[in-house]
Amino acid sequence: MKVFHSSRHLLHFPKGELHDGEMVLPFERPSRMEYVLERLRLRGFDDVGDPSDFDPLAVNRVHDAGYLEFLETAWAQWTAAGHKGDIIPTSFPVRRTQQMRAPKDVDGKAGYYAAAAETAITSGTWEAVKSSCASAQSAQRHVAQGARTAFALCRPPGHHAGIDWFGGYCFINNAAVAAEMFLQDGAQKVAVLDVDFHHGNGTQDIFYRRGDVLFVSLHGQPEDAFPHFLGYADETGEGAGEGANLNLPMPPGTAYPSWAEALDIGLRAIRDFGAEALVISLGVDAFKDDPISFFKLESQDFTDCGRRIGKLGLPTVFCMEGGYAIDAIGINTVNVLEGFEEA
Ligand code: 7XA
Ligand code: ZN
Repeated sequence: MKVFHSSRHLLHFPKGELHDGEMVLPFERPSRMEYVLERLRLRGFDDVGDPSDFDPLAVNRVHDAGYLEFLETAWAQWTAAGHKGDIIPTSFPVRRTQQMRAPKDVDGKAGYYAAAAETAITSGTWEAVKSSCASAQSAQRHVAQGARTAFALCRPPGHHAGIDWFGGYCFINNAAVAAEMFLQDGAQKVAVLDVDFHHGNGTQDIFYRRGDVLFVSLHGQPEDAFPHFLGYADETGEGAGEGANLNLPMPPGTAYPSWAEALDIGLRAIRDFGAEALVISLGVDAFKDDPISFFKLESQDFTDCGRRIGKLGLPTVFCMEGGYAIDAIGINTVNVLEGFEEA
């Protein structure tokens, strides 16, 4: 399996994360990638390469132009305004109405485009974000050219990035971009399956009114878990997208037997939908020891998960999302890929 990864992710390393009322070292930190790379090497996944250049075309199709311009220019505006620290949004357009608009001031703009305050922007964030997305794009191209699968080892992750908002450590929605590229290449129907512990609220936002992309998400129920405001089972899509959004929320303590039942429901929906290509939002924070999640999956469960996904027999792009039990992130991620290859 070909793996795409850029060391330019190192350019994004916020000094802190606002967590439980304190500034802590971000859970989403650069060393996560080292653990995954080390495990890939150990298990013989040695075809790891840099992605091709970032291509804005499909990105412009899934994100708002003003939002992308904000991401690109925020750091220059922030430092020009004399601010010293990382960009951390502090004021929000509560329940955005149509009258609300993005202001000129960068502090206000950061809040306007933010879904949450744990995600800081730093001097190198935009470069890292582009390189992360470029990995997803190269993985998609590799699969579109005939490979069965490819793994985009993305950092920062993407599934909480909506049409015009960032948060949950995400800025550009890498999985949505890959799905959009399959459509541009001629697929009529594509599915995105999100197995990260957290609901992929950004991916849902992007495709909610579209019938060409089925979004399926397995996640901690929003009553108890970030991102809190979306992810309920009765969110099924709107307009042309009615029936193309499947949320499978689960309660605290969920272990593999119930999780795998939900996975099978999701996989059946993908088969019934008639997807021609599949994008996996591959977070491994459903793991029992994850510090910010509440499911109870064991490492070997990730292998079985990969096997079940592989049995669909679809051209498949994996995009890395979350996973913060750092010493297990490599094992759990590579277990999914190995299970997929076995199927
Ligand atoms: O999949 N998403 C993540 O892993 C990010 C979760 C961010 C949680 C922040 C809660 N304050
Ligand atoms: Zn997550």
